[in-house]
Amino acid sequence: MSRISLTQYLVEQQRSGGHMPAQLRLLIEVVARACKRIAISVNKGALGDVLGSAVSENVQGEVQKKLDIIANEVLIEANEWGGHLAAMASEEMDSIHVVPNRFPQGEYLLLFDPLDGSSNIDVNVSIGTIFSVLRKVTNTRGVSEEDFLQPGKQQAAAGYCVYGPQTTLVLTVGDGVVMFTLDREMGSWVMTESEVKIPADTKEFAINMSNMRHWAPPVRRYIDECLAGSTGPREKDFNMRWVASMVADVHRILTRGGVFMYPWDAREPNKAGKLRLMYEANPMAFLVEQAGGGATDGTRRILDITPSKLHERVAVVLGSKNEVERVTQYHLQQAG
Ligand code: AHM
Ligand code: MG
Repeated sequence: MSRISLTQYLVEQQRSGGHMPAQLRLLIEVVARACKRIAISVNKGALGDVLGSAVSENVQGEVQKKLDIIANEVLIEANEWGGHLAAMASEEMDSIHVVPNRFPQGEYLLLFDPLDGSSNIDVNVSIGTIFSVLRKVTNTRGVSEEDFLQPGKQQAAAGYCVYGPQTTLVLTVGDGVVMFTLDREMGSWVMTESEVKIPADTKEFAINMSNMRHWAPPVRRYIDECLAGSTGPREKDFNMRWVASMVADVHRILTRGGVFMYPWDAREPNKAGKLRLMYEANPMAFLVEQAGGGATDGTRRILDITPSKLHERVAVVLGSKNEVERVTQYHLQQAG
């Protein structure tokens, strides 16, 4: 079976659909190359002195791991000189990183969670890099945080790389979802799934059950009904998975279906949720919708939300369409 590379896929997208400008193609290739470098660091583990915590905290007050910082630097260095970007924003940086004057400025904005699943780094469980691409829509000179505050439906591309038993890059440019596996001998990304589809129904949910007592009633109701199994209202038994790396949980859902939830909870009642809208929820929602699934914050489609700040948080329900609709219905019934 002949397989195509990431470069070939992007060139074909450019030729056929026309929604793949050269700058966007370059951008995706550079991000993919940076992920290869991050994968090398991840694989070295203790031998490369990349495990454990750094001394710093990020803007959300979380202690940064060494790999959080390494991955962030790799992505910045790889992307700032190519002429395809105007600025970058990262979960690990307080404010945006404007492309320095010594380099040409491009028309795209890149957002990333450089190392998602930080709590899994030291225990050798799958982690990843999540990225989202927007176009700078204003013609003004210079770039500011406001340029980034666009709803997720305006993303030009999104994806993630999961550093697991295999290193896999998952991508959408708005024309379905494709997966590439890193061929380590060749050093190239080889397409291994050309048309990812999430089944509409599932018997598998992913949520951190230890927070159960803090959930809102609609979430509690949904999970209670799943747990009641074949003798409950759903009349089927459910299975549960929780990796605690969103990349790994979403990867499973893109592979075999399921529903993923990180809802609002009463531990921090003033925060909409734990996950970040622009670095985690938006790119994952774009991928999941492109694969035929759904993604809401309980009541609203995630991709419709206009962010009011860079590090905004959001509740997340995503995956198999019928389950996401059910959870959303339960929330709307309560609100109404
Ligand atoms: P991170 O970006 O700091 O790693 O945090 C995000 C992660 C997600 O990958 C995962 O779904 C969630 O946090 C797990 O949270 P918890 O440890 O509360 O279960
Ligand atoms: Mg992170």
